[in-house]
Amino acid sequence: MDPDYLPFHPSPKVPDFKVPAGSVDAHCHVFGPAETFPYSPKRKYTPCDAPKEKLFALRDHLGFSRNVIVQASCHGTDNAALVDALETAGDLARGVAVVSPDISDDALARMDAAGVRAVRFNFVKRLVDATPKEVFMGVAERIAKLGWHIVVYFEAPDLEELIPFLESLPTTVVVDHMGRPDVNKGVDHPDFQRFVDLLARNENFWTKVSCPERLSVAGPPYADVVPFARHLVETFPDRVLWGTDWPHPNMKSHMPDDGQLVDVIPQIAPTEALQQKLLIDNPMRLYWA
Ligand code: 0GY
Repeated sequence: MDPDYLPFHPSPKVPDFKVPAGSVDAHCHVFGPAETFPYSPKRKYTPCDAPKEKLFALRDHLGFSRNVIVQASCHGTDNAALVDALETAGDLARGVAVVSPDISDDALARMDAAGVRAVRFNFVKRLVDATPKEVFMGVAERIAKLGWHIVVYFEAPDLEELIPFLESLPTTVVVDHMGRPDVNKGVDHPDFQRFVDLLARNENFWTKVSCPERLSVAGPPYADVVPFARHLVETFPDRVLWGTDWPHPNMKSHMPDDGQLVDVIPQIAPTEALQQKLLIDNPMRLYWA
């Protein structure tokens, strides 16, 4: 592991907020273990090993029933650790893969059988070398035929340039971590409103109201991030997902207690009806239907 990165929390609290039965952690990762599933030689960071057993133990500890496991950049386009975790979990997990444009139809079919339902396009410059948009579009057209969707990860300053491409994608598009707003700027700032407007005019767009630990300036309990997530949950209740982001790669300043992250949920989804959509109905419709 890179020496300045923190390992995941060793003993998260049992959340005070009891999630409803059947809840889905819709953004989490498995890393390694490196001796079985080596990290990509092109990776920009080396995480701590975060194997499937630890993820499933955390799921149970926090009271969740299912996971959506997202391929992270440190594993490149080798989805072996992800597929292995999906095969172990069976119906309790679905996956989001990262694929190279020359992947075979057979390999896509095998991933589909294992539970992959989406590909991720990463535009975060500190995490990946840039991929030409035509390459992403070629992948998009192929995976659309499988009924998969696309998860995108970018930072707020890049949204304006990306919008025409994102709106041309042929599937549902899920935006990671609320498009990574600058929480110093406030919900009403044109930068966040650009993102809200995108969801308002285009029903293909969903978002994960996740990652307060990355977006917060104030730190735990992440009060400065709550208004952004709550605005999205209340405005687009049928197109929001929630996830822990365990094991929180690249965190340097603090490592969140995953139980404390769960305790943020009733602040961003204040009614039982909103919680039911955020934690169960929406992820089940997108990943398990
Ligand atoms: C996240 C966020 C990060 C990393 C990755 O693919 C990745 O490596 O997604 C990050 O550093 O912001 O969603 O896990």
